[in-house]
Amino acid sequence: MTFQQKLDAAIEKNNSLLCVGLDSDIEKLPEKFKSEKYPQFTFNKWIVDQTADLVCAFKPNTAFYEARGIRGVEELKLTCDYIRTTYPNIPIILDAKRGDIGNTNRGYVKFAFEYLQVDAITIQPYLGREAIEPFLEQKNKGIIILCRTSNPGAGELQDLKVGNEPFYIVLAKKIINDWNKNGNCMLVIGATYPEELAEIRKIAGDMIFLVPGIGAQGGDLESTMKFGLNSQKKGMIINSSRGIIFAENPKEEARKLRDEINKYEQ
Ligand code: OMP
Repeated sequence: MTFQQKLDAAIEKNNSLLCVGLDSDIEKLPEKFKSEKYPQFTFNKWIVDQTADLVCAFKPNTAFYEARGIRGVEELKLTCDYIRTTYPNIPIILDAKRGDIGNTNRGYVKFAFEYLQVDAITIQPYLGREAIEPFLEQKNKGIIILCRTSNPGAGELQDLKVGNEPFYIVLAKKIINDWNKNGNCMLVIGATYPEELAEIRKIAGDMIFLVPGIGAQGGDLESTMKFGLNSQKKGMIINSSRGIIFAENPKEEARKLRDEINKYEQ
């Protein structure tokens, strides 16, 4: 089964385009989890159990685990194993933003797809297609490439003109027309840039976008839905991390956002 098939099935089953980001910063965990033997894993298990019927994917960001060295990586592994065995229908996106020369990328591929056994990974495209080939050749995995990121300074490089077009458009076209030979490429487009989202949707057909920036970063859901949906009224994985996992009631918060997304989907 491909990532896209698994994702489509989860979207259908849970009637959801919501992805919950497991950005489980140890400093921000509720006190009761901090004294656990595995604080990040125990917290993640609690979040996952509450939201697994409300999401189309989970997205652990590896930074929050790597920050703790070997203990954090162990908890990331426990988290991925738990989701995979307890909720095998929910895909896991490893948010790692990897990308190096080809030979080195093989190490990242092994970590994500053999050790953690996740379904998809985020990568950055700066080194070009030849370098990211070890990711692109993973036919059954989702390869989600940064295109127009959500951060305030995204335009510093991404808006630079190449000929008449901003770089993010040149990149989007390359990925769509050139890099996606295995049909496994997807794009990251921040919810904080609705106009760019609209522009990229116009050239991307029904390609899936990972859309972070709703919640803590203040992205506007209404315009995201207006400009980002594809011809199937889907085509987006809408991520919220801090806004859900550190809410007073994560389940209610996830339900609220899932339902709000669905309201605009009509
Ligand atoms: P919240 O702002 O807490 O919802 O978290 C957003 C998550 O999405 C973090 O894990 C970010 O690293 C990630 N992200 C962005 O915020 N902006 C981007 O442009 C790309 C990503 C990503 O690749 O997921």
